[in-house]
Amino acid sequence: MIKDEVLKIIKSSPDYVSGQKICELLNVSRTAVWKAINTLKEEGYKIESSTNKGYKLNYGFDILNSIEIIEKLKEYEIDLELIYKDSIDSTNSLAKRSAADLKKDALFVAGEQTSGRGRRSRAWNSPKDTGIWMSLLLHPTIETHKASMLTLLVALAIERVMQGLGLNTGIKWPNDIVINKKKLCGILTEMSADMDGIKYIVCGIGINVNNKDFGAELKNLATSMYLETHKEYSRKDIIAKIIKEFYEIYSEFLLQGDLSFVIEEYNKFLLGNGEYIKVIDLKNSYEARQLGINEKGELVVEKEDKTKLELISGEISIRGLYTYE
Ligand code: BT5
Repeated sequence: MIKDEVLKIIKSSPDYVSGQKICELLNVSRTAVWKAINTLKEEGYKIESSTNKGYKLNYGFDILNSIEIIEKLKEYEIDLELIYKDSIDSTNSLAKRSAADLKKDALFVAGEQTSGRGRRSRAWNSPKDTGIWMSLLLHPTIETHKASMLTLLVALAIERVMQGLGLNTGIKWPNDIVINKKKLCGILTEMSADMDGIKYIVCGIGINVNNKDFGAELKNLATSMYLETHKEYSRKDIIAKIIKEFYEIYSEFLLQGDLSFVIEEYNKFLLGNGEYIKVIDLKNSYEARQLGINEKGELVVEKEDKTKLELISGEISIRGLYTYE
């Protein structure tokens, strides 16, 4: 696309580049350059135009598109196919639709999701140009029952990045990252498998980054990095940091086959450890003391009669967190 080529030229030039020079470099008309500049401006790039000198880029801080993300991934030495969409129903759904054509891992990122999904068909609020809405398509050769462990690996990768940025977040097992009793991030892991085993796994990650507010429904439940720190963050930078951390943990996991090597670190970040939590399963709900995860990623809890249970997946509620009193 001419627009991408024009962007490359003005990005690599510290000073003004004349329209004439861009025309010559790309062998296109002045009108084509002018149109490309206007589209880039619409996308959020701050481009100064001067009749005599030409065009100069004032760097946009948090612009997300394929060029910007690919550049960042390269900087972090991540070799991953990237599919970026300004707007899509859900990056998890897109990853699943694309899986048949992609034999290698891939990263799907969207500017907004129009039907973002949580677990059990719940909706995930994903407004335009605010948060990170992305999905990783993975092809691990692991047994089917281990797929749910990936949610925990992703949570740990995100937790490491948040701690690195100075945010005092914690993990609410199995799929939430929480700060100051509000949800900052949710993870949705989905799998396709047949008799031969796993065909692919999609790990969807939703992080509220620069969101300035939430609607009435989420106001008391959700927060963003911006709302917690009053700072704006570069989403592409966080994306690359998370993917880097994730692949470090994930490759070790593929070698070891379970979570033994991260139990200690994970449990350190786990909210509600040692406390009485409410466990909600299909049939009923009961109170139990949370003891932390085991090597299979299950949550070990101890009931009042001292019997221990290992929860595979599901819902827990921690006293004082969200709504549980
Ligand atoms: C989750 O589900 O937390 C998984 C969310 C995964 C979202 C990502 S975004 C990229 C990828 N593509 C998708 O379509 N999904 C993934 P769950 O634990 O069921 O939590 C859902 C609940 O979180 C909702 O019922 C709301 O109460 C709340 N919620 C919705 N949007 C939120 C937001 N932006 N921030 C915080 N909480 C939210």
